[in-house]
Amino acid sequence: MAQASLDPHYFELASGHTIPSVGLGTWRSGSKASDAVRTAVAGYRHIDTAAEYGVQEEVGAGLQSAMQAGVDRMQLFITSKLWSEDLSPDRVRNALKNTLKELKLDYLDLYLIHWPFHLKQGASTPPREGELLDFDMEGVWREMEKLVRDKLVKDIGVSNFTITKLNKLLQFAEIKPSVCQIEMHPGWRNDKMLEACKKNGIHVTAYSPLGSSEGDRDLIHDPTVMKVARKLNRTPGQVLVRWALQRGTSVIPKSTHDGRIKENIQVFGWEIPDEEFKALSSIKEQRRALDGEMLFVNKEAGPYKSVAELWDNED
Ligand code: NDP
Ligand code: 1BO
Repeated sequence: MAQASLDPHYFELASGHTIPSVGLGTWRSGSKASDAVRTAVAGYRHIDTAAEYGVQEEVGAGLQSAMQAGVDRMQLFITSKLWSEDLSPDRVRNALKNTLKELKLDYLDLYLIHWPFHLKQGASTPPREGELLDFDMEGVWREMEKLVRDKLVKDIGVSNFTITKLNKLLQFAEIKPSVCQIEMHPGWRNDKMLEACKKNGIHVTAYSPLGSSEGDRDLIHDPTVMKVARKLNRTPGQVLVRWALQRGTSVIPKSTHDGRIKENIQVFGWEIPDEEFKALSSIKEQRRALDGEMLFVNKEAGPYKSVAELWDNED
């Protein structure tokens, strides 16, 4: 059963491994990713990246510097993700090997299915007719399980799954997903998904915890968040990261600015009191920053003709 560990810097996974509570996000970090990783490893132990972010070589360079400076690989927790164009059983292992090569690592701590939608190689954004293919979930998962058995990855998991898709996966998984990475912040609490994961012993990592640079969900300037931050004498970023921790999720804020990277991890040794936690958890406007429409919806040809269909009409 996934649970909070006694050390607040880590959560325990059902596999018996631990995941650091706060990690550095790297989506849209571009050429600044190496420096961001170098800054981060002074306090962070978890780096979240993905083949699709196009920054794995930069992340790898940052990790190499850190390790040359004395950080032990065993102390680091590196997550990457299998992109949708590689979402077929015959492509999984090569995709992982390419990721390891770019990161200059010989294993990952966590490998996730990035999105549960299979894109044809070279598909457009948004996909044209015929560019979304069938997703053989069981075949892909079997290959992910083999990566664990071959010690190329320590844990496997999913991202952007719905309860429907999670239940389907759990029916055949021999190795259960340790982690589900999903959008979560006070402006998109996603309570039902959090509950479903907890019930199944799956740890949740909250992505876009600050509301993301994507979309228009700027939580840093949300009046409730700002009010709580003023009251607690913390920054809005710290309040948002701390809120995620108090929900029992690990959390991966992204920044390429040294000051913010350091600020976002000053979230231990203090708490958001009940009243303020409830206020943050009651923000009325609940809406995703990243709904997947641009990536996977084709309104005319489908197979997903709307955002609601992507999320199995669960919202
Ligand atoms: P975040 O919610 O982490 O927000 C990042 C934005 O906030 C950037 O514009 C950043 O700017 C800014 N920022 C960071 N810290 C502060 C601060 N203290 N005060 C004010 N602004 C701040 O967004 P992301 O969408 O990047 O999510 C985080 C990570 O989660 C991603 O980088 C990625 O690793 C992962 N993710 C995973 C997804 C998935 O499909 N599995 C989807 C989306 C994200 P700046 O860099 O200039 O500081
Ligand atoms: C392009 C993928 C969305 C961020 O994980």
